[in-house]
Amino acid sequence: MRLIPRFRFRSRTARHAGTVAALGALALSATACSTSPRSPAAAVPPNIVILLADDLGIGEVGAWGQQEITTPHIDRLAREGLRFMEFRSSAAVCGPARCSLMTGLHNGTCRLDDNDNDFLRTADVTLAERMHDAGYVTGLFGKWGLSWDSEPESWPNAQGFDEFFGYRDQVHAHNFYPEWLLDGADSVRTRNVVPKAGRMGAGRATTRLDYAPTLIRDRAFRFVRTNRDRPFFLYWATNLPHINNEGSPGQADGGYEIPSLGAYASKPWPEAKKSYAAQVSRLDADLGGLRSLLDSLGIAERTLIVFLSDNGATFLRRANDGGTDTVGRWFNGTMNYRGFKGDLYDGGLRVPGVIHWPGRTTAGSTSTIRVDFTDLHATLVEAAGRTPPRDISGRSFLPALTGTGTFALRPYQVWYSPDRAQSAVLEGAWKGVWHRDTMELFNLQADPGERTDVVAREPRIAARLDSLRRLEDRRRVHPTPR
Ligand SMILES: [Ca+2]
Repeated sequence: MRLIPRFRFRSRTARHAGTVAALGALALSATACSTSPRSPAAAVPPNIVILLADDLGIGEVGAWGQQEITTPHIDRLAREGLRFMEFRSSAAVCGPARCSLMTGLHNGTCRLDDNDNDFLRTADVTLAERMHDAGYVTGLFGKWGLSWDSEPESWPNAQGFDEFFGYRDQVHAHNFYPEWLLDGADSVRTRNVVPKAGRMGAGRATTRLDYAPTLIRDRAFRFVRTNRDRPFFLYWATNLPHINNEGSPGQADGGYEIPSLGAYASKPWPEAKKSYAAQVSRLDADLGGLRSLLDSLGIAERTLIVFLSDNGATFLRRANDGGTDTVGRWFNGTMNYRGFKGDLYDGGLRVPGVIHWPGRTTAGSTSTIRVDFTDLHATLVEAAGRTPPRDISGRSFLPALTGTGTFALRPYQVWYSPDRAQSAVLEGAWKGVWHRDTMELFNLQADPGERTDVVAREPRIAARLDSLRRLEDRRRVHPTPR
């Protein structure tokens, strides 16, 4: 491994070491002194894991009806936990969705409302920092996407993560066989060779020895093993099953790089489709590996796992798919909701979401509450034993996990997709979608597929949603040019 020294940040571990050690000791004694079998493991702050898939469509998971791609581990997590039917991302593309997850701020008020159009500042408070304050050790493994290389304050270790291994930049994360990855602030050389590598190491490797999802998984597992005796926050932001945009032209796999096609090798499908399915199943196997590890360490019972995707199934078309169809349609990744990644119709926003918290969530339960990444942020802060901040967009739905207690979600949700000049507001049954200033209105109760625009029929409702959009427009970090 060749280390390229870069700017190195002071670790935050030292500053918080006292808190972490003290909590760890408390947790241990609470467990040791407990004699009641009903004593909930949750009295101890749970370990918190977010496994965030990249561009995985809700319809591509067995738990939501997928039959051709096998996802036994996600399906099992759903069977043993709480499956969400109306979990929406906070944005229709990667960067801003992750920004909302980290800050709890919605798509208009977070720093990024589009990929790479801004970066996190020191003043921004991330979920990792909130977890740190609650006594957790924090690790990010995989794709960050919230920084600029020129701005060290935006790098993961400056935003609350004790440990970081993976990709800071999302273009870099397109490459599954990169020549280098980041370990904290340091570049670590792999054995891969990427001739004519583009910006941030993007491209296609000719020597393909180190599959980044494997390196990232192994580091995530090491983090879990190392921190088995104290509360940890693991943010595992895998780049599966994203496409290698820069490394896909003319390639049989269509850019869905995977070491083995596994059970799909014998399918009568084009290579790209097999590769995509194999990427999804590999992601699923990684979840299975994590659960086995938690079991073997004896900490599964005190670990809350969230499984999510960052946005809807992709709009990309691959010429080598045997036709010219959209990738997100290969396996009906949007479950027939309208649109794809990038769109503010539900095809771009609805994501597969599961929360599994032993002793809290009910096995096999399903929820239709309408939540997004900002609400998850608030919920996880509360699960960690802290009061959810009021100065964020999201509201905790922790009581929904157990089915007891009351909670209040936001009265409406708002999204922006600057790249498509779209915005959207969802309130009750009604969803407004704007293309610049042209509004469409849908009744999601009657028309979940957003096929029938009723804006002319419902002027009063249209005016109300438009006033909400204008209100939110005025609060935007990056105002819409008019
Ligand atoms: Ca994505």
